[in-house]
Amino acid sequence: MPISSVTSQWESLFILYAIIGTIVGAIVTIWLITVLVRYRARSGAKDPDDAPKVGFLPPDRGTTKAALVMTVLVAGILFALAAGTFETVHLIENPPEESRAIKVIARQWQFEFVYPDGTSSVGEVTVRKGEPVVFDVTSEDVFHNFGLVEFRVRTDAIPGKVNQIWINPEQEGIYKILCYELCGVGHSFMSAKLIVTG
Ligand SMILES: [Cu+2]
Repeated sequence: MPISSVTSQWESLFILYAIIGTIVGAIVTIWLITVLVRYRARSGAKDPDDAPKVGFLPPDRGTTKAALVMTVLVAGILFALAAGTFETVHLIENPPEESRAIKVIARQWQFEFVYPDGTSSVGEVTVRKGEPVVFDVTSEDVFHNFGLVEFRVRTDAIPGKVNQIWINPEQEGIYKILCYELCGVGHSFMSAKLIVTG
């Protein structure tokens, strides 16, 4: 069971990028080494017939087919990644209507949470498992960034502006909240706890 659908969506997109990046990187590296070895300078070796010569236009090399295949392949990969990214961003930016709204006020150097009933707490926030919750994040002084570490989501806390992130916690536990924007000498101690109860 994932800890939240927003999180698993984000993680599968990350894994997709990592897999494609690794495959492309491996192909390029292997090809580079192969070419380096195969065409290395050998004593007494002559230039190939179609090697570029000073003062002459080089002859045509490669084929239209190869260029076409590469173009379609690259366009296909970029299109798939772009589609996945738009889908994930859309999910992250659109909390479900029924989400419980908790206000987050960031200040040097703590996070305060205000629940829908008006009660508030500093340094920890309690949410219920299976209930989507949206955090309305703002700041009272400088720029901060409210990040739910294990949930892989975060948003800027900016004075005069409210940014939203949401999660639908699906596993009980205590999770880390950190400030991700250098906000003064107390920045590295600016943290809080997210408690998910059953
Ligand atoms: Cu901060």
